[in-house]
Amino acid sequence: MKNVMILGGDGFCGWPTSLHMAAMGWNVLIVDNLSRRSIANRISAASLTPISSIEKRISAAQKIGNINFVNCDIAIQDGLLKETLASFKPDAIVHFAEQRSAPYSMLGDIERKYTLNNNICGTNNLLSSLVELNLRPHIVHLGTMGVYGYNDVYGEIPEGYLDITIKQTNEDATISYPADPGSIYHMTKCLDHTLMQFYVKNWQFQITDLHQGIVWGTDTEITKSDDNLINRFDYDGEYGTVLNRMLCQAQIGHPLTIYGTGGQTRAFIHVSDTAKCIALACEHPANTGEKLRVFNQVSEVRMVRDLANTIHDQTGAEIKYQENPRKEAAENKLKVSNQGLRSLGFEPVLIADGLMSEIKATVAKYQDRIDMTTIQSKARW
Ligand code: NAD
Ligand code: USQ
Repeated sequence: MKNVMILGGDGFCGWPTSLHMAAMGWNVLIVDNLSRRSIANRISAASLTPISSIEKRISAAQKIGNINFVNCDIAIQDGLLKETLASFKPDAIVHFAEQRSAPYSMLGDIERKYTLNNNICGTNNLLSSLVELNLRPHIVHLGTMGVYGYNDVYGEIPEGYLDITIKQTNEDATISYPADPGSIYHMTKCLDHTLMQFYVKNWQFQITDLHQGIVWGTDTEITKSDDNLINRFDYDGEYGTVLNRMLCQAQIGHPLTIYGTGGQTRAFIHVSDTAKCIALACEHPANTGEKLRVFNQVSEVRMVRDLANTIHDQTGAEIKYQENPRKEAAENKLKVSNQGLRSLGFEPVLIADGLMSEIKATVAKYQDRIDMTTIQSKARW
């Protein structure tokens, strides 16, 4: 049986992925400091779904497969992280353990510093500890589509690298795709990328960076099977992502909150596909000696306004265009390659595939837990 350590395995993507991999026969160790739960308390924005304590989660999950938990802050407790790596000896490590909200990272001084320190120190502590222990498990890191910026300046967005011709020498070359982050959070993913490139070059690490689009949905077949396995669902202005937010808003009769013109085009993936893609990447490790491998973990590209119109057509929900609280292009085109994961067998679930009604049912079930005061985003940049 192979060992996989899942950093951030208590989170929205990490929990269903941990369950999926345990069900596939991996021996799973979740390492998480439960900071997402603490932040939810601090900003008074609880998950819509009533998620169980980590203890109840783990004991229910042990009926699915081998799965255990260590409470560790990977950005601060590097000694504990190193001990855990030495004793568990992972074959693969999935690294989700970062502060992942762009609006939260732009709330103010404390959140800017926290997001950068947490995300960069966590990644460096992981890599540096592995150097010290002389361990080289395959690392699968969660990046974001936001590292590329969202545009078609260079045509379809390739997977991490861009083929160019150098004007001065007329030579062909392949370079890292130019980074163009739109928030402190997205910038940490660009910095992670450079950190990981250095460890690959200097210490022959095997790393896959998955540049993921916006994750929507909440449940997978496994999370639905037991109340203690239920996944989190964020609908608030800081952590809720656009499609989940709009589906929730439609269900509770709140106008759909479109920022600006709604001409922002973004990449999307359903949470059950997140779990499947991570497992595919773990089963097909990057080769030693290869440069940092990058896959775009996306299923499809959609414009915010089009999604809102679809929801309006289905539910009659009112659409409200509001001043965009973020600095971003009002309208953009986007085309993204996802050949890497497709070549490993990824067959994306699409937004049209009927899963939107599942979310509406979840919202209807827990509607009385909604706090209307958390819906508007407080971050401005
Ligand atoms: P999440 O906040 O729900 O989960 C992150 C988990 O990591 C939480 O359980 C948190 O407690 C833990 N964590 C954070 N810092 C930690 C630390 N220092 N030590 C130990 N644990 C720590 O976020 P998510 O939506 O599950 O996202 C997971 C990863 O996927 C993130 O890296 C995120 O950037 C990336 N991602 C998410 C999305 C999305 O739409 N949700 C899209 C693209 C990429
Ligand atoms: N938006 C609205 N209305 C809303 C919320 C968002 O119009 O109520 C717009 C935003 O202005 C933005 C787009 O929808 O143009 C996406 O916003 P989002 O909050 O859904 O997603 P984002 O902030 O980009 O971040 C999310 C995850 C992050 C991940 C990223 C992937 O929180 O962890 O990295 O999606 S990507 O967007 O592909 O970079």
